Amino acid sequence: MLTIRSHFFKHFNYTPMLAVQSPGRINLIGEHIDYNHGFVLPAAIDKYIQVAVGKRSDGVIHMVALDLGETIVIPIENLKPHPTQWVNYIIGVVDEVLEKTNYPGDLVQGFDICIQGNIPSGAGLSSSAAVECAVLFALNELYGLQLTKMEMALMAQKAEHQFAGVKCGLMDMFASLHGQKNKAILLDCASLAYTYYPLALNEYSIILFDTQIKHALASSEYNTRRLECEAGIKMIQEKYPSIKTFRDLNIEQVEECLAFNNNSINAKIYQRCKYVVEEMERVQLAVKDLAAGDMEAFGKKMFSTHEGLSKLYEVSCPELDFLVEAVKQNENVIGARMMGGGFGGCTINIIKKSAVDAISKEIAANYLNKYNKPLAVYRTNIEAGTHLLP
Ligand code: GAF
Repeated sequence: MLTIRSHFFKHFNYTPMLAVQSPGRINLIGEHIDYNHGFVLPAAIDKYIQVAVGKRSDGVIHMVALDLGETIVIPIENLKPHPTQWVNYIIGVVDEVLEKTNYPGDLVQGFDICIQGNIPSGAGLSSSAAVECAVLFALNELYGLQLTKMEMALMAQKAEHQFAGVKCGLMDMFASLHGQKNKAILLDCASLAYTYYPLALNEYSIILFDTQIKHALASSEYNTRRLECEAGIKMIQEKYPSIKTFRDLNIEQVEECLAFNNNSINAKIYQRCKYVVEEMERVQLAVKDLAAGDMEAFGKKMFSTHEGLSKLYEVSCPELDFLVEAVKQNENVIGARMMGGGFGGCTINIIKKSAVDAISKEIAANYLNKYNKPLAVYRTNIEAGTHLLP
């Protein structure tokens, strides 16, 4: 298999100036919590995007997506969202660099980029964030921008908002850039402070079951959830003006201000806020479990998170529910839940190593039988964040 550098040479006939690898992520707990100012617990994984880059002098960006066999060339001046989504992940961060850093250097002369990866797209493993972070990290090195990882994460998030149209939180970009081998990262999405936690899984493995479902609804419903949460906070502020975010809120206040409201829109807002407050509480307890090495207690909370995401937040789908239900009673599976934005993608499972093969085989057969679709199974290792390739 050719390296990303060799691919670049083949396409552009010169040696790339540098190459970067940026990983996808898992999230152990704290789902749909990043944009609600809570804590999340992601980790970078051994699936990644690689880019190789070189400078041009004619003011265009020449992009080659190797896995898709597509090439797009566009002028770097006056960048606008593009009809081809993968292009937006690249030009979105370029636009951020040009606009937000008032960059006066030779980036405006354009660049060549080759991109490839092994993160399944639409699986909820943040392939788009990995592309954005890989490109931004590469530009940062290439043009000596001196951006910190956190600045890059925030810029990649804005690129996703403005060019890809998803009003995502910070978790995916943050995790891709900041990941460390065998460590989960507790990120406070309000203060942006973070702490690394060693993931001592011992006799357990993290296994992802990919429904291979990608619902068209995912990005519009995601944006709707965000609006519903904002609406909930506004309604609570009518009674408690000092409450600014979910961090200031407790479940009694949610019940007092939002429950018993039969209007169907408000009933949804109540459900969303109840989930967020409960999940925030769960994350705090789960981190204590992790610190105490009590993975069984941690795993139980993952099941509760799934219940909340499915019934209250309503971002699951029948296939995800089926996969969680299928392992719930299995004594070798200590935790499972849907992961990421939802409406498809993967479940994350913590499974006893000795039972992984048998369980995966059984679940895949049942899934195929029920949905006439193959299940993809990924064994996941926790790896380093975005870095230069030798
Ligand atoms: C997606 C978003 F991009 C993240 O910011 C996060 O909100 C996640 O869904 C749900 O936790 O991956």
